[in-house]
Amino acid sequence: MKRIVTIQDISCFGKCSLTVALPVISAMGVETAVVPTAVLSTHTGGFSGFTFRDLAGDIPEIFDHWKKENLHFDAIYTGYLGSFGQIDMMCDYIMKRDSDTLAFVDPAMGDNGSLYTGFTPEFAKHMASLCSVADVIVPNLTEAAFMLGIEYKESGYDREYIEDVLKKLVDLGAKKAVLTGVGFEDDKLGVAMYDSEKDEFYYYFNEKVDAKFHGTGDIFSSACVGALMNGIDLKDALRIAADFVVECIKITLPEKDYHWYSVQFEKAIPYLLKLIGK
Ligand code: PXL
Repeated sequence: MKRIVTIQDISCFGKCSLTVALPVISAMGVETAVVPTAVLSTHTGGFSGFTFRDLAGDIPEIFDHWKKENLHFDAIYTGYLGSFGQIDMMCDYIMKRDSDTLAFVDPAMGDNGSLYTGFTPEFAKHMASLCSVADVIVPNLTEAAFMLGIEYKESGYDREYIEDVLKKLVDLGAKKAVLTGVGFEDDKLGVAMYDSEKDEFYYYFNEKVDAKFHGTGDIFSSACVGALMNGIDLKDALRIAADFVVECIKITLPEKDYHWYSVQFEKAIPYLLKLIGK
């Protein structure tokens, strides 16, 4: 049985980050340890007056203890990080990982051309330093633009543009870069990937569902990590994760007025397990 650690915040209400990663990856049959980086009363997308407690002070001690216990992880998966210091801690932890531990970094910081509440362009540049030590990174177009210091394009771009962005992302240092939220046609949305070791691009598209929900990036990354840990290669893992997100959105649409803050991923878990052959 594979074992991973995922390191991101706990948004007590709102279904994103750890409250998504833990159930999704566990359901896929992968042992999932967690390091909570912060506790928020809700996620920051659409709620006001949320609380934020930084837990960064505990993180070095948790890592030290685990080192003494000789704990091994097949993957380290980082998501939303709440401070510059937390990014530095993750860089350090990833650089000291075992040689067979996959470093998967989701630089969860923004969407639709804007950074989430509380983040600055300087923070995004700092997140690029974490991407530089990862094996796989999965920014969306917004996060990629802020990390690279390039203009964000909502639409109207072509393959050449996307492949240029992907190459700039691997130039940061990551072996494989994935871009989410890519669309060349109005009615299709998907992912693009560049594998620098094979010098190979990969694309996967779904019919575009006309709705946006918070937490879908975390659901995508979690399903992708879960699939990789089930021995599925990155291309198929991306396809599975994208199909899962689309299914989660479709399931939630009828209840979107009440359930606006995230998707009802729970209902789509049987579908996800079918996708990975379980
Ligand atoms: O889904 C990404 C995410 C994670 N954690 C927190 C967030 C968000 C997105 O808004 O606010 C706290």
